[in-house]
Amino acid sequence: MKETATRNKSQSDTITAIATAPGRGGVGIVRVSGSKAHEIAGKILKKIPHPGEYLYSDFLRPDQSCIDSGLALWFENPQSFTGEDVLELQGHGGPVVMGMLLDQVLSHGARLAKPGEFTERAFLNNKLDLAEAEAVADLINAQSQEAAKSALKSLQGAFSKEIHDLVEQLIKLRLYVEAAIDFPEEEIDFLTDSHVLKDSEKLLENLKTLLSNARRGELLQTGINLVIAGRPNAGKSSLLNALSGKDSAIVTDIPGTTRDVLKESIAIDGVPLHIFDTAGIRVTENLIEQEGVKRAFKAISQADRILLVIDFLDLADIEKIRQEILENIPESISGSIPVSYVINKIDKKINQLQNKNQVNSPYQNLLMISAKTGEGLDLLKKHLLACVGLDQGQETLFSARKRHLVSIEQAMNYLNQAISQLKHHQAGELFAEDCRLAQEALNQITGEFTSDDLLGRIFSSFCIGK
Ligand SMILES: Nc1nc2c(ncn2[C@@H]2O[C@H](COP(=O)(O)OP(=O)(O)OP(=O)(O)O)[C@@H](O)[C@H]2O)c(=O)[nH]1
Ligand SMILES: [Mg+2]
Repeated sequence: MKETATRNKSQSDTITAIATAPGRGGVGIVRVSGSKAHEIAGKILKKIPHPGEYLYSDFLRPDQSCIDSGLALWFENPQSFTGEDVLELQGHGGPVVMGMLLDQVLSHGARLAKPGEFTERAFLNNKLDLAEAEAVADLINAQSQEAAKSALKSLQGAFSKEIHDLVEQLIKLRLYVEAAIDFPEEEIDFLTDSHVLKDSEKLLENLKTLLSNARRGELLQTGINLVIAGRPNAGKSSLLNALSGKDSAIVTDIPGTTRDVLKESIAIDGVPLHIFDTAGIRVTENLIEQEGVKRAFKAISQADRILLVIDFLDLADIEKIRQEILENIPESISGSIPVSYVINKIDKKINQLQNKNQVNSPYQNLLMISAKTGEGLDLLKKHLLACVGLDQGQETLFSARKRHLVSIEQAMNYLNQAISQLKHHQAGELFAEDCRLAQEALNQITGEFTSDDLLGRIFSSFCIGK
């Protein structure tokens, strides 16, 4: 089951790239992978290191003039990252010297690697499965410590192991039912034997848990898009500034100050949040403000969560404000985006009412803050983490991506269907077939059944040299 049609392609050409980030640094690395790596090493180095070892060496041109000197590392297939012969030349990390070294390698018959091609070869040579390969990119791109930690766990196989365990359970179920169908003389009656149904239902529960863990893993990588919306002057830009701890947005007491959509990214407990400030929503004759309102609605309709900011003094109008804003986004998404009601300027309330605790509101997710004094901001942050299930200090088990979530959901749908075939129609063949489809959906995650098209899309999003 572990082998795939897409893997084990022979990669005859030799690829190379600068593996370190562009710019100047103490060390720069040129990496070479493929069948010509040994020959190239022989041309550039006076002596090739033993496999898995390094040598301090000059890096030479064909006329024996020296480009640079540094460490040469030699890895013989299959004991390398890509599973092919790999040469690493660690020189001084300047763009010119790295460029000259790269040109030399290219002149000896290597070609420039495409983005992610080293990792793609590692996948094709069974060094990594697809989820692990994706975790390489996620680790490199991690925007917070939590994101990095979870990507490392995926890279070390934590996510793939869960997938393999579930696939094994699916195979067991399938085999049991298929055997019963194929060998009726064995008298295995899976219809009266309730363990098939029980095991399937247990498996569905496990998939549900996996989905919720994967969701958290995905959120840690990509972050959550929070769009601040509200009437003019409600204090939206003040909230953006308060949350980001920066003076990013212009704040004035003139309604209609903000026109463009402004973005700030922050991390709360390691979870990346992308916060968007928008123009205040109102009917206006001003053409520039009209464009701002249009952009605000566009941002709102793309939000993962809306923070509807309401001036404390407008609290009585909360329903009207909700309608003005939320009922003007496209109907198809209006109900599906969760909303937090953020009542701002409660410092005014203290002055005006002298009664801080009295708020009667039928709205869930209602928070009282003052962007000016900072009161309530900690609770708001906690609330935002709680909304995505990341508030209990739970450790994230692995990183994941949207495509993984889709595959798990597909597997759950097939398994649900399988259970229903068994429960309502006593249809063993259909049960087995749906289990097979669920298994295929899960295998997409680790790359056991994956189209070349998908592989192309995944690896092209990597950086060059990885
Ligand atoms: N007292 C008090 N004033 C606030 C608070 N938050 C914002 N303000 C004031 O309210 C006014 C409007 O603030 P902004 O942050 O510009 O409001 P906005 O919602 O971004 O306004 P537009 O960009 O025009 O839509 C400014 O004078 C702020 O100083 C608060 O918590 N308490
Ligand atoms: Mg503003």
